[in-house]
Amino acid sequence: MTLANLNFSAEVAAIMGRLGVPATSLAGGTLSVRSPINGEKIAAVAEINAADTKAAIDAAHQAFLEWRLVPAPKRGELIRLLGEELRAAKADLGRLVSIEVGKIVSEGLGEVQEMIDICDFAVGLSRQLYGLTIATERAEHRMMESWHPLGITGIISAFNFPVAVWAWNSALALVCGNSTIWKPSEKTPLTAIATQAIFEKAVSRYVADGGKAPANLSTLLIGGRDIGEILVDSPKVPLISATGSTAMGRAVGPRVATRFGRSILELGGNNAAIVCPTADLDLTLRGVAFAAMGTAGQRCTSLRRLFVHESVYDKLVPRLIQAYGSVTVGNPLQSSTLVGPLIDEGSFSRMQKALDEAKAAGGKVSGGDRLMQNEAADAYYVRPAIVEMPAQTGPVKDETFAPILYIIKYNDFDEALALNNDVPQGLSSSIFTNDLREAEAFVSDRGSDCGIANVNIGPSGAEIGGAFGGEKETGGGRESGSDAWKAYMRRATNTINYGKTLPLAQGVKFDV
Ligand code: UN1
Repeated sequence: MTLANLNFSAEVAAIMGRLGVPATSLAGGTLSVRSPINGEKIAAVAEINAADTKAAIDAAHQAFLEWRLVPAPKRGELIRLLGEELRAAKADLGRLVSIEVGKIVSEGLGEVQEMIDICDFAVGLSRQLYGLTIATERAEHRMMESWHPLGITGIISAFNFPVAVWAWNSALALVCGNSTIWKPSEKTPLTAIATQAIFEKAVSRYVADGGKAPANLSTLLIGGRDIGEILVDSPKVPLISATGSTAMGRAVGPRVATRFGRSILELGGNNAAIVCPTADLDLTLRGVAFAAMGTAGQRCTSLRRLFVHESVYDKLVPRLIQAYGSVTVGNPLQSSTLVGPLIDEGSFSRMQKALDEAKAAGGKVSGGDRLMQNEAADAYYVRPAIVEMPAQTGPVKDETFAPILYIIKYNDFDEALALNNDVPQGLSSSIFTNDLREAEAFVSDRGSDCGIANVNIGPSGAEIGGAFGGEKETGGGRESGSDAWKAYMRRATNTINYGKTLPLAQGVKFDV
């Protein structure tokens, strides 16, 4: 079947119907939704206005005031039910992710699995929001640290992980006792509407089982930048978790800081891998291929820069160029496809611009050309590109959200490490080596300066158990596993005197 014969509108309506979204939510609105697979307009959804956004913030604040009183393990029960509902909806929601974003089938399903995984994590976490007991210098005193719900968590998410990023934030925020408000990318409202419907199913079951869940615990705002700005500026939203470009973070971070709000920023990545003389080249080839071409290079963790030791360059690079030339690009719903479309025309133009700049800087380009234009004029498929660069110059230091892999030859390990770190972004990184010293140096204090540093796997495809995020222009935020939950709560230090005297700290005397 050619792209021109595909027709998704009816399938989208059927999926939405099964997930509990009425057909009226898919038509008649001002925000048109297209599938990047064939460019077809698949829905037109309604957008919220400023006055209703403000009212929604008030309502979510009210929900927070009630939800924080529910014991954390009971809050966890709601997330357990959400995990069950997501398991039941996995096939439908995964397919919708593929249709709306253009991910291949296993990546669409994988995204929903990531949501399920974080729900499981958050359920356990709901019994582990541990504080500390701290030794105090005063007799008959106890000092402790306790963690409390914070307030509304505002979530701003990007098109490329349209639902998993909501889940990382919401699952944690909700067990921590917060309510949430979500402003998804304007490119992906359908998966957001579907996710909200799945959440509401979990709430209905929770309430039917006797659980106390206030209305408006999770609010979805479909709208443009103006709606995001209201959220960012509202003093009723103590935490903004924003995922997107560095430009977006540069706008959001200072605005939130101006009102002394907190933000978790997950911004651009420009992730590298170093291939050392002892690397297992078969494994490296697969690791690099998935990290650089997977999701059509549209992950914030995608591999964009490859530093290859001169002794293995001629063994690896021709094989990579061959793999790039033969990888199946096309309809992501077909099981043989590994690379689906770019999200839209803007993304295609930015890719072409970066390739032109790379050529001007002395790069040798393989691939990068547009494919299947005759089948679907409004869909943007590209042959993933490899660019052999003489140095880390031109566009190499920028993040271009497309499948371009810049390759640079090196001969000294420390030089490769310096190149890894010599970009403004600091999200993810990896090294392929069987040399213990190189591997350990890479993950050491003098090694990669990124939030994620891997050995013998690529930089993308993190699992939810670790803290996810990066340094420098990536924004410094951490989401998902480990102790990332602490950013969603407020910390109190409590000192309790159970004696009959009042000794003061630091030996201060103040006897009245
Ligand atoms: C993103 O691209 O915004 O580590 C998130 C990964 C995925 C998440 C990527 N688990 O590649």
